[in-house]
Amino acid sequence: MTQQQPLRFQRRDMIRSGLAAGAALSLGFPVTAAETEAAKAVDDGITWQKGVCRFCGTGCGLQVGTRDGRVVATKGDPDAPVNRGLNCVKGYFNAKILYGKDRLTKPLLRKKNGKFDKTGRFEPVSWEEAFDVMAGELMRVYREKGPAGVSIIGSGQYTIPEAYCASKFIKGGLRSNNIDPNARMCMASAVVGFYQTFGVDEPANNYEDIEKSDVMLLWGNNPAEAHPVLWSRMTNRKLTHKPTKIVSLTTHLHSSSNLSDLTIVFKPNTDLAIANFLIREIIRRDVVDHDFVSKHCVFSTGPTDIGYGLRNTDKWSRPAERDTLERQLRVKLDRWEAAAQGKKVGEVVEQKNAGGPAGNHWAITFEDFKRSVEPYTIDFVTELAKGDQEESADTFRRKLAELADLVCDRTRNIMSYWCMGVNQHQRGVWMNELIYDIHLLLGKHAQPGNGAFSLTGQPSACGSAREVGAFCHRLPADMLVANEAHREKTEKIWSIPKGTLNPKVGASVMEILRGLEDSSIDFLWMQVVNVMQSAPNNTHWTEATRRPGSFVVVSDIYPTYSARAADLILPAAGHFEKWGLYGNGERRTQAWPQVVKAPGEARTDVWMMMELAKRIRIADTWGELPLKGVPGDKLPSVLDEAQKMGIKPDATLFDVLYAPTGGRAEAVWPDPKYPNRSNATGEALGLAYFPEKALFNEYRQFTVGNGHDLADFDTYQSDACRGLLWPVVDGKETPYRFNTAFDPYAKEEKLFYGPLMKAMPTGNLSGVTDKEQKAYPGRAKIFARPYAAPVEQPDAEYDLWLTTGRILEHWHTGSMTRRVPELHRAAPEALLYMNPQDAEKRGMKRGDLAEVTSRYGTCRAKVETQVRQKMPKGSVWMAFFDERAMVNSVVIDATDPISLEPDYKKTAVKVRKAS
Ligand SMILES: Nc1nc2c(c(=O)[nH]1)N[C@H]1C(S)=C(S)[C@@H](COP(=O)(O)OP(=O)(O)OC[C@H]3O[C@@H](n4cnc5c(=O)[nH]c(N)nc54)[C@H](O)[C@@H]3O)O[C@H]1N2
Ligand SMILES: Nc1nc2c(c(=O)[nH]1)N[C@H]1C(S)=C(S)[C@@H](COP(=O)(O)OP(=O)(O)OC[C@H]3O[C@@H](n4cnc5c(=O)[nH]c(N)nc54)[C@H](O)[C@@H]3O)O[C@H]1N2
Ligand code: SF4
Ligand SMILES: [Mo]
Repeated sequence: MTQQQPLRFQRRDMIRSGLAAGAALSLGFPVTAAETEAAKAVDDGITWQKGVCRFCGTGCGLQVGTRDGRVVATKGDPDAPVNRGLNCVKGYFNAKILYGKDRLTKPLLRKKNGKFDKTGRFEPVSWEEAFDVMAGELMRVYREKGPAGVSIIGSGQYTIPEAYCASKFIKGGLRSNNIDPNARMCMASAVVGFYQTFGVDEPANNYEDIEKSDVMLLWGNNPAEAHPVLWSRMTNRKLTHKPTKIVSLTTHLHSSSNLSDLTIVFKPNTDLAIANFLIREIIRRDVVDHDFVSKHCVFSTGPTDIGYGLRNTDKWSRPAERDTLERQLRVKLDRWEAAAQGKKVGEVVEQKNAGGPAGNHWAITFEDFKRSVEPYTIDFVTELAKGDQEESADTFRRKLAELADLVCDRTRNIMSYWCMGVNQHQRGVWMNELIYDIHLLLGKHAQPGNGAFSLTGQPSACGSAREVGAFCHRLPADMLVANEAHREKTEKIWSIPKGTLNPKVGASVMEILRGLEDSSIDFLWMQVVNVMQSAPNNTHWTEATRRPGSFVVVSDIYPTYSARAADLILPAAGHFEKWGLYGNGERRTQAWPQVVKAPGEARTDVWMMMELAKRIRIADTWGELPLKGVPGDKLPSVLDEAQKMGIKPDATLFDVLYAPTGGRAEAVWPDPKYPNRSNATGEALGLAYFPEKALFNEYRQFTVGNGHDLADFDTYQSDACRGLLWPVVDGKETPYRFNTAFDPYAKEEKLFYGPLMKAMPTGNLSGVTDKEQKAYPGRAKIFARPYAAPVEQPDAEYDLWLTTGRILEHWHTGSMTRRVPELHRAAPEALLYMNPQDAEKRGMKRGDLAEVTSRYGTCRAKVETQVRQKMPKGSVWMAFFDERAMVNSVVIDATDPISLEPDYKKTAVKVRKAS
């Protein structure tokens, strides 16, 4: 398939089927008003240019209209294969998010008596002063605590050059691996699922499977609100292809389940049992593709006593938090867990494999695997998983049987889709793996219309956070900091001395926030993230920002909650105000040019990093450094080696990481390819240089020849290109990985060629029996993973489940969408969705103000008992876009212990009428 290949399904089909207004229409939102607004702008004087939507991982192509130096409108790009001209309600407002009245236009520093002071008030300062103070504080912390004391929380909303620039700065320049993106709170469980199962990250399939499938299983996601254009394609498939069945597995009824053919409401976490039931049925009905499995798979399992990712000390916890903390270390098995794990009811299991060993795994036999699913009979799962008290056991059982019939029907093409319900899960990695199990056992993966597809949330969680490797354990193109050969390859491409890179895995998002609290980390730079609002149990971390000795920086386009918690705020250029590339959820890399200038003194994130790098010398960071947990408790000096390479002793981090030297020198400005355009980063640096192009083309070297191949910067930027699915080999994209008909890397004898974690010991369901590492090249793993209960469940005091998520109109913390009047009016505040009977029992009705309290904190919101989220008895739901409501002050900070991703979906709370 090439980029020019005509699409089987065209926009006009969508229009003909009456679905052009997208999912928004089915939600009752007046999308036509938004469309009219976009359409009105089609008048003289507007220049249109291709762009990419700033919001979700769907990755819709846009046409961006500018006039008189402003973005005045955006519309769906009819030539974009992802959206074929459609957008959702947020998409139509890509222009307006740049023009909120309170755009940041000057650096702001906390000052008292003319000097930086942590207890001072924000005052506008020059960029010079901002960087001088920032570099001074960074180096103060660095001298006191070494590389382990400094950190960056980054983003799946970074452009690709930004993520690469940030990763290079902290890993190569500061020799610290403490960089972790918000994608940790989002995709980390999916990533570990990919690594452990396939040995390489990211989906094998692509969005066109929607139009080729007969069954679509939604494993606890709500695409009608979270991936609206994909949802339009799904519902269109349903309306135009009669046999199609959409199944919504969910913990409550929502906008997607409303239009599904089969909706199964289950209790939180019991999706583990439902998946095991389906696997049991696949084996029982013998619809296993034995040939595929024996040639390409291997069975495997891991420890079950892995804990719940809370802190392992109560030193920092408040009294109310302590009972849950205690429970995570010693788990008393209930009837279900005991049956699922072959243990006794009431047995207390010490969580010995919490932490590092949680991800260990070993090979088992098919017989053992089969035994692992035996407990999950339809009766067992009905009794455990039925999530709506009002529904009869018979009805639930019938639904499970119907689901099993669909999954086991060998004549149907079947796709699985999932997102945060599965990833933000105390056993999120296990859940990802169980879904792969189903598709691998059926031999229905990585083929047109058949596959398990992990949906990505953010516009470039794949392209920037994951592919670039802006995580604390990763390097570009799926390489790992703990692997010596990977570090060496990175040092070579970066032209920095061998031994510069730190071999120790850094701190993940939750570890950085906890480190800020216990002062093991004293410097934090939040980039393209509003983590003080988006992280769970956030009052801890927000208080920590004010701890003396810490220095906290935020770069953003608006004064967010995180910005106001910081010491220094840096005004950033927004997305059409700079050159960029994003990688969407189907491996599609898409690019856009800078079309307007940023307001005031706002500058690109890349420029900020480069300017700061000018103020730090290699002599400060490349000498011998103290670091616990590496050989000799220190990182070696690489200054001699640097000198041998011709690097001057007084070189700055800018000189060695970013300056237009070596291969980067080819990226000159003005660039003959882009006449009449601006380049904000190069201009602000005062150099005839095109930094984004230099960074991207340098990064590209990591990807070529190892299955991650990207094309060069100019190919993606060319007017005709609507993105390419990597690997891009000989100019051709790859629609299906691990499929010999499409993927040049896939060979019949080595289909699942991902190289990571391909050797393991041997054992059985109880543990390892033979420690010798055996290699399984080319095989995908099928994991036995049992049901496990969440660490906290409703009890007498905290008697309800709180689950959280998003709504169509708002993006995450609302920093951008709440500044668009149309979106703000449509959803001005976060509501507490409740079952009407639960509300009534507490003396409340729709519209009353409620107070929600957990062991972690309290928040307030108005009660809603109708529309959108329809809650079963015993569960309440809230979105996190509203900083006044601030639901994350209530949410537990338990994580999946393997992926370290928070579980935002399961907190025990009590609700009462607010007085
Ligand atoms: N409008 C809008 N769209 C967005 C975003 C946004 O902020 N606004 N953000 C983007 C991002 S970054 C992301 S990550 C995606 C998220 O997209 P989704 O995951 O689709 O959305 P959420 O609202 O986070 O999750 C809701 C789902 O969690 C499920 N759930 C709750 N508990 C469980 C459980 O125990 N097991 C399972 N299997 N499911 C459970 C519920 O059934 C429900 O379907 O949306 C993306 N799209
Ligand atoms: N309760 C609860 N909490 C959750 C979740 C949940 O389901 N429930 N989901 C989690 C998930 S999946 C995710 S992905 C996270 C998202 O959490 P965050 O990433 O923290 O939230 P955003 O609001 O997307 O923050 C991005 C910030 O970047 C700023 N920005 C926009 N453009 C630019 C730019 O060009 N440069 C710079 N420097 N800044 C810019 C925006 O104004 C915004 O403040 O939230 C997590 N938090
Ligand atoms: S579906 Fe996602 S990418 Fe497409 S327009 Fe809506 S928010 Fe943007
Ligand atoms: Mo996300």
